[in-house]
Amino acid sequence: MKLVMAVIQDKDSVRLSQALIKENFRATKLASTGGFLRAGNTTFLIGTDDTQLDRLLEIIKDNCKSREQLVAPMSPLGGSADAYSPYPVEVEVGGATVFVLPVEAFHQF
Ligand code: 2BA
Repeated sequence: MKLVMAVIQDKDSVRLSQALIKENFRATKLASTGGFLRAGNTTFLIGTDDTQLDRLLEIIKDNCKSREQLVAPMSPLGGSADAYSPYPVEVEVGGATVFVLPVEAFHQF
């Protein structure tokens, strides 16, 4: 069994949820925040059999798009002064950042 952690953009989360339900994958959605942009994103935790892993990755890939995002300057009061940029920055935010972890045990009580 594997645990797939996928960080995706909020805009894709409804579509991905629906695709996962349709194909019978079970998932947990967490509201998360990107460390760089400090903008909201969504993290999916999905437990799956090894045999379904490739299909799951395909679904994530098909339902999450990368987009250009213009980042407004961050106030140094809101965080570390080291991270402060006075100019807007354009970054390409990926469709999905995916981690695949082995699961030692799985229980439902
Ligand atoms: P953020 O950390 O807000 O990063 C958003 C986008 O900003 C990144 O897109 C990347 O294009 C850019 N970026 C991030 N750190 C940067 C840096 N130090 N210098 C220049 N540009 C930088 P993605 O790479 O597609 O990442 C999208 C989101 O996925 C990230 O949001 C973060 O929440 C998560 N993520 C990405 N890599 C991760 C990792 N190794 N571990 C944990 N979470 C990760």
